[in-house]
Amino acid sequence: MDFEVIAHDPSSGARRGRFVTSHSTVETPVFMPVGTQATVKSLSPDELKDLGARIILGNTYHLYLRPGSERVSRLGGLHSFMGWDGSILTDSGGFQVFSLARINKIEEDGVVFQSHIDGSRHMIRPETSMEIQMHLGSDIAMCFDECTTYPVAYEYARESMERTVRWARRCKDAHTREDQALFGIVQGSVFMDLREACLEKLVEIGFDGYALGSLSVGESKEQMLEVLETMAPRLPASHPRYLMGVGTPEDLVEGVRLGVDMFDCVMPTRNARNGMLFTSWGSIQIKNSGYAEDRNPIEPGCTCYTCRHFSRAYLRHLFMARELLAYRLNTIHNLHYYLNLMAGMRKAIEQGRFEEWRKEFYAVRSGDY
Ligand code: PRF
Ligand code: ZN
Repeated sequence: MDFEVIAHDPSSGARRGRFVTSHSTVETPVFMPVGTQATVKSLSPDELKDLGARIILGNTYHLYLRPGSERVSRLGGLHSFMGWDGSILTDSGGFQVFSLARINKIEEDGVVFQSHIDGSRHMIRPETSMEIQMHLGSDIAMCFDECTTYPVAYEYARESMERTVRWARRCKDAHTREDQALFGIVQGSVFMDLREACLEKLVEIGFDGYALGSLSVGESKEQMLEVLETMAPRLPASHPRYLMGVGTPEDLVEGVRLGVDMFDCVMPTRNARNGMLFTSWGSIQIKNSGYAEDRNPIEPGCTCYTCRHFSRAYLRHLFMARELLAYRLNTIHNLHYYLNLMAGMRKAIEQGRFEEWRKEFYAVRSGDY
């Protein structure tokens, strides 16, 4: 996969880059909306594209269980199946198996688990994960890893990280699709020596990009930042750096400052469906009675479809009545917020004024401007 860094911010680790997949050119830093079940919940591919999304995330675990990756393959692959012609990154199942399924056993060979849908027993091995992702035909596949919980004992974190490295080797050997990139995932919890050892071994194996896993899994903000500050700058500068499953707008800003290029998170989409909407001064709960007769859009000045056409009062009504349109309109606004935030950071880096941009971002949030 072609990746180039086109600008460095002079006063931080932030970088502006670009990678090209078989389906699209992706400008980085980038946020990838989550489309777990071959859909970004409530939106059509056209709407996603209009929002500026050029890459979305899909899930090996879900699509393997339903409708089955061989079926998706017979139907022409994930892009054609879901009608999305932009890029797709698929997560390996190495997180969903641990967060959703009932784990029966973690063995050297793979993970035995029971489906969260019907309780059926399955085993995913690194080779299985590669086969599934090759069937799905995503542009970027992820190595099968173990995402440790927090807190985790040092000894367990070490054993788990070492197994994840052995699995990464097996993933690389099993991965044969040339039109698909493969990223490695750095594990090791909050233990910096484990993180560094993991990274060193992954770089030895050699991947198209490097991700940080097991962050935002219950550790404090300070701990996450410490791992990021140490590790993000050490991920190979010549390859995309991906912070998995993160995060809040502040997390994205700090990640970018430290040199991260890619993010994904359910937050904008899931929170939209729960009535939590993002604005530049913080988030609001649309159900609050104070919005019952509020004629303002969610965020005055926001150029999204929702804010151009509807009042907080109407959105509150839709949400209270559990109308389907509430989920769609809220999702459009929140994804616009996230994608626009990334566009703002990309521009600031190009102009060499990321640190000023960042100060303003925080000043607006504290109401101190
Ligand atoms: N591993 C994988 N996917 C992930 C994570 C991980 O550690 C995380 C942790 N934040 C989110 N998604 N494979
Ligand atoms: Zn809006």
